Amino acid sequence: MNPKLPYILLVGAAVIIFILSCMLLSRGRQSPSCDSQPHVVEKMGSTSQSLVFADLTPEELAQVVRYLQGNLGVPLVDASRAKPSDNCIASVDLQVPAKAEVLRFLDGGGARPPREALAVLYFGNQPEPNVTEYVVGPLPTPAYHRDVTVQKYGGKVPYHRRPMLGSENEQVGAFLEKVAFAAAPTFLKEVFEYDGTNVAFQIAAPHGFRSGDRKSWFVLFQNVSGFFVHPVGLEVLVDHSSLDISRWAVSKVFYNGQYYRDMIQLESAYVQGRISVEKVKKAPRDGDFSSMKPRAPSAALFPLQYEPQGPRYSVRDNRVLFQAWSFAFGMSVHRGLRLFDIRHKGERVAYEISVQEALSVYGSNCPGGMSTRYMDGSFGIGHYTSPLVRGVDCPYLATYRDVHYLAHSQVSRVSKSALCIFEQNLGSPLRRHYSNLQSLFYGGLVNSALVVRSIATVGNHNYVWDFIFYQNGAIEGKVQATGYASSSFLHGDGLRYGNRVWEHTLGTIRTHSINYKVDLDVGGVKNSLVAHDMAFEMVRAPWSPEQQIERPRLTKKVLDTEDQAAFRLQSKMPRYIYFAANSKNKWGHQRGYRIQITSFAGDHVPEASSMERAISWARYQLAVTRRKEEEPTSTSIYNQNDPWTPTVAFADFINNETITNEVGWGPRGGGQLSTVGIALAPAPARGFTCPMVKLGLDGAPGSPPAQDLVAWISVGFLHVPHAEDVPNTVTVGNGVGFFLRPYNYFSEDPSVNSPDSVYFSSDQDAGVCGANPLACLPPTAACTPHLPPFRYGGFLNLSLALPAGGL
Ligand SMILES: [Cu+2]
Repeated sequence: MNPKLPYILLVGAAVIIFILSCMLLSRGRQSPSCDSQPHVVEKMGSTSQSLVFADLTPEELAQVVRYLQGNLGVPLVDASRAKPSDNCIASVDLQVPAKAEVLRFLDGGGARPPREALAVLYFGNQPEPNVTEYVVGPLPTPAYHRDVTVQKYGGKVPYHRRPMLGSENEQVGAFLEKVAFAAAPTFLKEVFEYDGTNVAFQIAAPHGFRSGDRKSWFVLFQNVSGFFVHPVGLEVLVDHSSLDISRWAVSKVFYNGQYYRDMIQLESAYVQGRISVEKVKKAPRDGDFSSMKPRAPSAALFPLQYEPQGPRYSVRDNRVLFQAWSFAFGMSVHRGLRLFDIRHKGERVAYEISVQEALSVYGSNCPGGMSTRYMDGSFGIGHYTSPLVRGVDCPYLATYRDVHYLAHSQVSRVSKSALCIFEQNLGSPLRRHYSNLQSLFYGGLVNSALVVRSIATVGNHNYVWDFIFYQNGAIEGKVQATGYASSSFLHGDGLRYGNRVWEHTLGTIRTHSINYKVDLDVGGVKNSLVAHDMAFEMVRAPWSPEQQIERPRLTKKVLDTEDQAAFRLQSKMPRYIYFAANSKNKWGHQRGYRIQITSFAGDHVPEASSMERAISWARYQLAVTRRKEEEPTSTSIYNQNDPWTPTVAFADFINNETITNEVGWGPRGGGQLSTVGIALAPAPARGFTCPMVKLGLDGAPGSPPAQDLVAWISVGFLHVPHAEDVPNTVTVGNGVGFFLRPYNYFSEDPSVNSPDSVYFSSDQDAGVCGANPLACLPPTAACTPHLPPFRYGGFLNLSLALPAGGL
């Protein structure tokens, strides 16, 4: 034996072990972690400018409360435990400075407007109880307050119009349990096995039939998870109009199709066996069919999105930058999500885009259901904005922001991670072409868009509010509805008002209407409103005059009064309607942004209704008005509780004012330029002329004189709950909204400058990274996303309150 053999074998073995362990190690090696730093450099404007729109901070809210406590000269009780006969601070929110002032600051180098708050005070402890609104400033150290009530509403706001506080809800709940129910112990015990804890209530609104009423139907449900679909058949009308709680009274009772004077009458009728009882099977605590607990074992994970090279947007304070876009965001305690100073390439496109109101009108053969017309702004769309769950409500890796608000309490609360911002690859092309004619190539652009989202949970219903920014210069506003469908107890002719969705549950018919304010400023503050559409003109074929051609042509119209620019729900609206700038694009067209609405809305309520004016914004799918500082919102938080004397009636905004200047100018609205369906145009042989030629490209010499305009957009849909609304309503198909799309605003699609385009031709090797960015994905996107640990702060510092009214 070769004496060296053992050494050779040893060395060989060592080499093999080394190689094997290298292979093992490299196999187990993690790919590098993806970048989590935003790859955006601040380019346009500065963050501090956006702060004029920023929500009040907890410190500022506390300062305002302290100031009011010390300077109003009256005792203030904490709203969270105030009685109707007390004075309290109902809410404090940012007082958005006047637009002119903000623009002087943003664009004209003017002074920063003073930072101010708007405080809503309930004065129940005064000879003439009322609601007063104060502007308090300057923050952070308030030194003055100004009563703006009369200036805003043309008079005092009577106390009965005040939105219900959480404390009033609790007081009425306590009245029901302690006073009302005490009068019908046998009925409650034997029919519902009532034990003081096993019923939940939902309150209907508005609270009566005429100004001053505060009589609310309370619908009773089994107190289980998802109680909204567990009605038990009992509804109680409580008169809580008196400021003295001891004088509250039951004014009517409804059980299983019959009305009773009060609980005493119900009890005696029951004891005497004169009631037809419909016993509802006791549901388990988790609600059984209404439970949202998982019913299937978890399986393979759903797809996730990640950002291989870090976020391509940045969020600093309340300012967002994404590609050519920048904007500021905020949350109104009453109205919800709002955006300001929306710019593309540094140029302002819109000054404000905001949610105004969410209305829901119900039908039922039960009293609570049939009298429900919820106006969520009154409850507080921002107030009820809910903490978002990473991975379901928004993508796991989205950027989350807390929302601080002060409402129904003298201390501010936080809704953790209640706003999310993320870029989303929609997994479809924004543009593309596959060419197999003449030349062989593929060109495409990834449709990746930035989304800002909040979700409000007002009672049973949840609204998902999105604003989406696309690479082609379009902005989308979208709302999707989900949550539990509230319901009525099925009895009698209930099926006239909806579908039966469970044993005793009638999913009641309801409409959803949403209103948005869109203050577009296209190429400057002043714009005109222009409509383009298509009409057929009959012409003889120029080359064959005996033949007729039905030729589509472009019709153009400048809308120059508010009346012309108010489009009723069912009316025919021009298919292209846009805000036009004074400037032109490279091709001589007025630069514009078009409003395109996606809606399935029907009648809101008949116009003869005594409360129609309170929701008259819903008459119009689109109404464009002159922008006025005195018309900041399309409705008022006081409309819900006194819709019969609306504090703000949108219909009054439309008073036929001109929305262009009076100065004489070209063909105007009314003078429709089209040749819709008229006699044949002259054949060329007889001197054919195209009417367009005389008008120039935009139908007018020069640009029309303009005004600062606001578009009020209403969208909606009908919801007839059906079996599949159990356990609760899906977002799919329950979405409506609008697009703001560039219309000759640019001289070509601005997404040509997107870094996301993909192009390769037949003579290139598409598999090579240099020729095709997609071929670079294996190396550039091989990183592992860094997923932060899951946390949820949504249940912190919460006490289980009685449910507010919802949808
Ligand atoms: Cu609904």
